[in-house]
Order: sequence, then structure tokens, then C-alpha cells
Amino acid sequence: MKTQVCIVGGGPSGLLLSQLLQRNGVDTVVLERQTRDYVLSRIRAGVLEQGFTRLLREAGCGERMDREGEVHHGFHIAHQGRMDRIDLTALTGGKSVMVYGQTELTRDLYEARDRLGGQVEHSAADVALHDLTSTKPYVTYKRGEQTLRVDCDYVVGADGYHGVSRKSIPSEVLQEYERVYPFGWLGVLSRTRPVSSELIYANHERGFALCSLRSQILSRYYVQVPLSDSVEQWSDDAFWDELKRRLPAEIAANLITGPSIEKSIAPLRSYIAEPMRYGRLLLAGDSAHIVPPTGARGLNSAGSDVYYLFAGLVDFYRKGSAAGLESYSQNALARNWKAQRFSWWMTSLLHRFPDNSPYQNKLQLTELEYLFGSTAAQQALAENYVGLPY
Ligand code: RFL
Ligand code: PHB
Repeated sequence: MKTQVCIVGGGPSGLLLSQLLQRNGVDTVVLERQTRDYVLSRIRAGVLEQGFTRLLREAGCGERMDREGEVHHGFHIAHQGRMDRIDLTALTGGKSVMVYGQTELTRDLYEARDRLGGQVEHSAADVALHDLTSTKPYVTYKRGEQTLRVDCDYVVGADGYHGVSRKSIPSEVLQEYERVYPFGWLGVLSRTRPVSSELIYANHERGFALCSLRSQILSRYYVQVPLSDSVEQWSDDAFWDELKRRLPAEIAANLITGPSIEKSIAPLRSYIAEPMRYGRLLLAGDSAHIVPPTGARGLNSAGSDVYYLFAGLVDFYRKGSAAGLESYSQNALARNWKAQRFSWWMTSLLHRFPDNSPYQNKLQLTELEYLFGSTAAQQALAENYVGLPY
């Protein structure tokens, strides 16, 4: 096969980029290791910033999101027995976020790809990247016994944290920065009415908890757990009991419980790789950076990568200018480091760290008190949560 841009990974980053490019006359092939059903069974992000919703609309995929998604103007932080609200809209001069599940927007992207006849190759095994420092890179993969080859101008690595793309950059070129947290999030999805119309992030002495939602009949809840815990250890009843203990009494009393329809543990990690471009390989999304989910930045950061790449690739094909692609790594990293900082800060603010000294615990409580006593501090939180400009 021959294409202009070969995209490795059919998650939200890869699909969104291929959709935007095709609508602007750039030809792509997407290679995805899993089946479509598998990709659509992953329950992940829920909160979208305005930049991301704008891109989805630009890709012709915003219709269902605008109909079924919920615009949120604020969220709550429960701490020290009280609940405070972050008024996103008032603090940011009118901005808000959209609550719409990653699973749903991935489904919308697949359907849009189908409508345009976009080429997405599922169950592509043993994907390998070749000749990345030449002007004629190519990608090989296996389907059954057959080895197939895609010749292209550029390869985009949108294959997530465990993908092959980042690993194709020589170790003497790749710089990695990482922080692993000593806990994970146990998440439950349940077909119940959400306990609150807005998200509640809770800092509690038993550990962090989060009440989120997908719709008015679908709730998503999380509790911080030690890394040694496994999903099998957590019955639904044990999960609901623990969640209730970490919420303010009046919220816990209103919590509607029900059978979990998904339950999983995600370890928390901060990770970023530099550079995001190596020859004709461009990395996007989780393949280049991971953040703990506390600040709801992961998918949104993937969105800004896609935006910079889309603009750079369109300039390359329309105007013959490679300037946007040459500055891609620098521009994307500048924004991604800010997402790293914010996600680390939100995580530090809201979790219990088993190795923290009493001094550090006091500082954490002081940070919360300062936050809710200072409009300037709340503004700093809000402008990051709704997404820095790009
Ligand atoms: P993905 O979604 O991992 O997709 C990568 C795709 O590449 C495929 N792949 C390969 N294909 C071919 N060959 C290979 N060798 C391959 N290796 C892998 C995979 O099968 C997959 O389909 O990365 P992408 O597209 O960059 O998207 C990133 C987002 O998925 C991620 O950042 C977010 O889910 C993070 N995240 C959140 N982000 C937000 O912005 N807001 C949130 O509220 C939010 N909540 C979350 C989250 C992530 C969570 N988990 C489970 C880590 C909540 C949770 C619990
Ligand atoms: C979610 O709904 O899954 C969600 C919401 C906000 C976060 C993380 C996850 O910060």
C-alpha cells in the first residue's frame, strides 16, 4: 500500500488525526493492533476541554457530543469535612468543560471514518517502523501469515504508552522523564443516577475518591487503592462502602449503588518522552506522555498534539512548508510539560501519600486552605482544568 501519512494506533489520537487529515485532502492509513470492539470496550476519559470539543466539531464528529454530552461549569472538592466549589466559568471568563465519554467519542470517530471510507486496518500484528530518517519511511505488519507493507511520507506514532513507535527511537536520542505514584485508582461504572450533577473530587484521610458520570443514568466512581490491590479483592459492596466512607455524610447518604458494569484498577504514572519527532516519525498522545488522571489532562493533551500535527501536515502538503512539522516537538512539549505540572499538582493535592511525613501532610491541608481562601489560586487551577490555549 501507499499513503501519505501512516498512523500507528486507532485510539482517539490516531482516529481524530486521520479524520481531520482526510477532510483536508491528505491520505492516511491507520494500523490498529486490536479489534474495533476491543478498542470500544475500554472505559477511560470523561472530561473534554474546549480545544478538544472544537477539534471534534472541525472533524465533523461533534454532533452527538453536542446533543448528548453535558456542559459543566464547575466541580467540587470535598476536604476536611466540607465541600468547596470551583466555579470554572466565573474563574475563566466564561469557559466550561464537556462531560462525554472517550468510548462514545471513539465510536463517533469510527463511524465518521466509515462514512468517508477511511482505511483503518484492525488486528494488525507485529507492526514495525522502517527507514524513519529517510524521506521514504515504511511500516510493515502481519495479518495471519501475510506480511504487508505501507509506504508513506510520514509515520505518526499514536499507539499509546505500550506501543512500538516510541520504542523505535534510538535510546541515545530518546530522553525519558518519569514519576510513578505509590497507588492506583479503582474505577467502577454503574447504571445508576450520579450522586451529584457536578464532579466531586474528595481528599479524605482514607484516600482520594472521585464521583464522576457519563450521563444522568451512568455513573463513574473511583477510589485510591494501594498498588498491591487487585480487582478480584474488591466486591461491589466493598467498593460502595469504601466510597461512602470517603465522601461527606450528606453526599454518601444520597449515593445510589448498583451492580458494577465495569471495574478496573489503573496505576498512576507521570511520564514524558523527548523529542516527539525523530526523522519522519511524529509521536502523538499517550505514546509520548502519560499523566495521572486527576487533572483530566490525558486525552485533552492528545488533542493538542493532534492539532499541532494536523496544522503542520496540512501546511506541508498544501504549501510545501515543513516549518510546522519542524517545530512540532518543541510546541507540543511546551504544552505537555504544563499538563505534567498540573496533573502532578492536582494528584499531590488530593491523594494520601503513604510515605508523606506529618510535615508534608500539613502542607497539603494548607494548600487546600490557601486554594479556597484565594481567588487567584482558584483561577490558576481553573485555567489549567479548562485547558491552556493552543
Ligand atoms: P490510546 O487510547 O492508548 O490508543 C492507542 C491505540 O494504539 C493501539 N496500539 C497499537 N496499534 C498497532 N500496533 C501496536 N504495536 C500498537 N500498540 C498499541 C492500541 O490498541 C490503542 O487502540 O492512546 P491515545 O489515542 O493517545 O489516547 C489517549 C487517551 O486514551 C488517554 O490519554 C486518556 O484516556 C487519559 N484519561 C483521561 N484523559 C482526559 O483528558 N480526561 C479524563 O477525564 C481522563 N480520564 C484517563 C482517564 C485514563 C484513564 N486510564 C484508564 C489510564 C481516566 C482513566 C481511568
Ligand atoms: C472520568 O469521568 O473518568 C474522570 C473524570 C475526571 C477525572 C478523571 C476521570 O479527573
